[in-house]
Amino acid sequence: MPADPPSPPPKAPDPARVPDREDGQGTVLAERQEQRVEPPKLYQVVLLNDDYTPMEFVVLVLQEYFLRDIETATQIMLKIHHEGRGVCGVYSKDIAATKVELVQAAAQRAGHPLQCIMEAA
Ligand code: TYC
Repeated sequence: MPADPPSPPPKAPDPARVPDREDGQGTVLAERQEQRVEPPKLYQVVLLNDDYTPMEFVVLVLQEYFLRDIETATQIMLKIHHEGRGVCGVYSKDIAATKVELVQAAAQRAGHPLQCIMEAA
């Protein structure tokens, strides 16, 4: 006797689909709920000015951790020096937090009081 044909694999429930609803007149209404995925929030990493950190160190930080070329790094450093603060880059939350930690660790190792913070963009 031939074997029964294989039955189709059980279907996983579709998360966008709410259970069918009966409208009281024998009609089954199938509804679909929209699924929205919000884009990730962005954070800017900001360096603060101080009177002691050497300009060259800030330029190196901007090159090494924010991948700026030397001209852009110098411009950002001078903006911070004159205006008190400057945005180094804009990232997702985890990346911004890691950059802040790396910069703070580098400043501490070098004995400079450079401050690096992150804030919602
Ligand atoms: N103001 C510092 C100086 O004159 C330079 C400096 C620039 C320090 C930017 C911090 O985030 C900074 N040596």
